[in-house]
Amino acid sequence: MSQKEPRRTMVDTLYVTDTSPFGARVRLVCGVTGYAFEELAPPGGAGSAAMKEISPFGKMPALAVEDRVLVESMALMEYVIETSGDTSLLPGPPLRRASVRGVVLAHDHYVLGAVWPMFLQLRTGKPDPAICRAALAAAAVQYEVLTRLFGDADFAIGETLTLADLAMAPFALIFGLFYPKFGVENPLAAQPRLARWWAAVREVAAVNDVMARMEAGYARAFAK
Ligand SMILES: N[C@@H](CCC(=O)N[C@@H](CS)C(=O)NCC(=O)O)C(=O)O
Repeated sequence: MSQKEPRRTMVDTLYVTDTSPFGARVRLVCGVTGYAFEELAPPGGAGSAAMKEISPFGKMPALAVEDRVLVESMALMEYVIETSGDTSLLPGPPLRRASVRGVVLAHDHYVLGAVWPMFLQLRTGKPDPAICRAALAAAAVQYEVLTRLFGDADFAIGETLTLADLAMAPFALIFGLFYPKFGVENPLAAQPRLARWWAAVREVAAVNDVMARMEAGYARAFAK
């Protein structure tokens, strides 16, 4: 007698919205690899009690696969890359692989760590411009340090697009909106290595498709 397939209790679903930069990371990897999930906005919004029923911290992105929910954008990106079979985004050689992961983690700890006070202010609905300006200036300093980890080619690590580029891109897009908004010099234009990286990433068609959705999402949010 043939064994039955394990019963799927959920459709594979990516919980994401157009303004979520962490969610955009997963959309980017899907765009480049051709992998696709059904997408849903978190019920009641990210952080809601309903979303916490699906994913304990209530954050997006979250990915419901079979009978479990996967969390954390980095884990989701790696899951999509490995499941799609297109492993070009996560290089095999351990030295390059560790370089890619190291850049993502350093970006999240230091660049995002520096800018976090601005995000907290934005959540209040009445952001203090001085706090936002200081956070953006601090992030610019961290960006300059981060790019010292980049290689010589235009992308962050090596001559081809990797997970590191896709993880940083959604935040670069947001910062491109917020630096001018708060009147702080934009490191994505002012720092040559960072500007070269951002220009290379924006040449990738799949990146620009996802970025266009994010830009439209932010335009709608700003219009409110
Ligand atoms: N470390 C998480 C961060 C996820 C995160 O903070 N997501 C935001 C949206 S971009 C969120 O869900 N915020 C709602 C909340 O904090 O309640 C990841 O990499 O996935």
